[in-house]
Amino acid sequence: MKPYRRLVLVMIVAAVATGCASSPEYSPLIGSEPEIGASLSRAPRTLRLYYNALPDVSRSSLRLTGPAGEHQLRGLHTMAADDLMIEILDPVTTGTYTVEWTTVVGDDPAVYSGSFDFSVVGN
Ligand SMILES: [Cu+2]
Repeated sequence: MKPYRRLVLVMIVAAVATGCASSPEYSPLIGSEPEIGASLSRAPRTLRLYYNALPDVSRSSLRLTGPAGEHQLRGLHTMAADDLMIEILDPVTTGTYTVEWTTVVGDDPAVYSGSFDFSVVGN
């Protein structure tokens, strides 16, 4: 094969592979605590996100934003149940919260990110 043709082939393969990995529908996130869209009567003290393969903690991050702005979070870890878990430091009051996450899971080299909301409605 001529070098030029090989380069074109490599570029096509790369484009297809990247296209699949960055598909807007695909997300490795399969669940969470609090649940996606949950309406809670008790304030959560931790966030736990479940993925379809074990996340690489060193290449992952979580962010929690609520009515009072961004919350301090501490101790990102995995319980080795294909999850990410972190402690919420600031008190969670009533209102709507957004969890933003970034992670790399299993043998998949792609970096995935997403976000979801839950709300705390009080008693
Ligand atoms: Cu834990």
